[in-house]
Amino acid sequence: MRKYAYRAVIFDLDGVLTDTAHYHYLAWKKLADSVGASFDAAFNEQLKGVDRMGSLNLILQASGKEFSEADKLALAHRKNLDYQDLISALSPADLLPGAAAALQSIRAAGLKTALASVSKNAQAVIERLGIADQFEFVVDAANIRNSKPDPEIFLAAAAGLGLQVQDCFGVEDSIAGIRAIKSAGMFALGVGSPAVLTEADVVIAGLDQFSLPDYLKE
Ligand code: B16
Ligand code: MG
Repeated sequence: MRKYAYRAVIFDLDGVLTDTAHYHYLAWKKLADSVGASFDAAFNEQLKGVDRMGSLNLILQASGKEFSEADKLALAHRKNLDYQDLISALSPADLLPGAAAALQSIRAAGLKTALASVSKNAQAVIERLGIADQFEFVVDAANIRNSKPDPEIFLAAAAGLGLQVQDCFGVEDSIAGIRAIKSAGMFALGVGSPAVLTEADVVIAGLDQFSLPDYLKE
């Protein structure tokens, strides 16, 4: 029987398994407009994988105005309520093409899967998508001190699976996330555009292009 070098695949959520990245964009856009900060798709690209307060601080900096800590917490709360409204009707139909098949192919090959999302809404999202039982380990974002591009969340996922970093590879759609995977010392599979994800080892357009044998070392 073929012996796989990798024993697990660690997935990002937003933008990889489902398009919640778009809902984050809509909620941040509304907030940016309300504080007079210019915000577009290129700016949003910098926020992917960055946690809520980190993202807010980047937007507020762009507004050129000063905000108290209390104001910041209120703005972050408002953005989260808008985001939660947008994702309230998520269902298994919102899995991106190829996501369910990719998870199944990994498990059929005897590898484990973990989820490494810095979103504090991740558990609710995977439950609505109907894939909560597809992961051996889900990192609790509340326990992560440093958001992507810090490797902490990918190291926590490997540790949660009881594996070494060299046993795992990561799948990400964001620049910060690819950096986090590489800093953790793992193979990075990018989902999106090779022009954006320049630091990934391999880039595919979407999980419908996911082919596990291509990423397994002999
Ligand atoms: P929340 P990921 C990240 O999730 C998103 O990419 C990022 O845009 C968002 O700000 C962050 O989660 C925090 O999300 O406000 O729901 O806690 O890409 O790591 O799955
Ligand atoms: Mg993402």
